[in-house]
Amino acid sequence: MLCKLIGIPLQEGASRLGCEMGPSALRVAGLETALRELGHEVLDFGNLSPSGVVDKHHPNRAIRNLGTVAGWIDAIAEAAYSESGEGLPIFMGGDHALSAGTVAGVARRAAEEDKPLFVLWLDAHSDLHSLDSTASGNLHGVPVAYFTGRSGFEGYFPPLAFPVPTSNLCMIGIRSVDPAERAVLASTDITVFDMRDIDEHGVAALLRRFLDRVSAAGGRLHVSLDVDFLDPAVAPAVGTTVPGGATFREAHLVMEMLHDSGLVTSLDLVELNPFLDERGRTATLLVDLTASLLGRQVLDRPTRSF
Ligand code: HAR
Ligand code: MN
Ligand code: MN
Ligand code: MN
Repeated sequence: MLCKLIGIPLQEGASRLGCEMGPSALRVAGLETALRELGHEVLDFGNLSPSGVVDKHHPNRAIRNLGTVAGWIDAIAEAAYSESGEGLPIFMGGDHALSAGTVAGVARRAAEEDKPLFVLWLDAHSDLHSLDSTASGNLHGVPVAYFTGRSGFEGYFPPLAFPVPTSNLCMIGIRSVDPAERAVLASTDITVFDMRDIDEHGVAALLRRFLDRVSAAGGRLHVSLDVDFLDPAVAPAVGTTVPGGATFREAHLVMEMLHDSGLVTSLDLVELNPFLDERGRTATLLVDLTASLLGRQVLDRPTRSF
């Protein structure tokens, strides 16, 4: 497999500075070597930079860095489209606002290939705010609303040609949802599994159900992994820690199952804030999780299909 590493040092969508160091930390932690050791070809494209910043003002005065983030999304969507034609693009963030661009770009690719796009959202948060409903004003809280085509982004974020149907979106790990987001989740057909679902059923059963659907539809699958999907005890390097997250093994199991499925066509690694890390352990964990997604396993076992 050709793995394409694309750095996105975007930090303006988060309230705490530091995500701009995420791509560097993933490189230092040995992402390229880990993938090469698994027999993959790896190309590091370096870091993207944003399109020209146009100052934008929104009636919601809480919103921060709107023009800057919009400029990033434009550049990211273009790169995600161009690099998703072959190989596996791995988008090294950068805060989660970047997924507005990566998903928009791979959605354009999927449409061109006449395939449905599915998105697996691994996160403590649903990131479903509109520009009107966000109270924090932090734009890493809005990408899902944007790429599913919810209203209110017109004139602020780049025009979205290929919204992802809500029925193709599966969230796992959710445990921090604001009231406005809760209302959206209740009124749409987004598949959302919160931590209680993981506790009750185990993450494997939840994921297998979704992968079966992706496989039956012959879809592309974009995976968006937010560091705060994981419990802060194992992944402290994130600005928005929420207790009660996925364990080390639950996260690896998700990645191992994704590998076995053979369905993943693009990956985001987001919200890593190396300034908050402890001797690189979170960056190292992200590298190891990516290695699991790309076939690292303890014992050889036959590939199963789901
Ligand atoms: N819902 C909260 C807000 O909108 C927190 C959003 C935090 N998002 C991320 N990515 N860290 O998931 O401010
Ligand atoms: Mn997120
Ligand atoms: Mn999050
Ligand atoms: Mn939120």
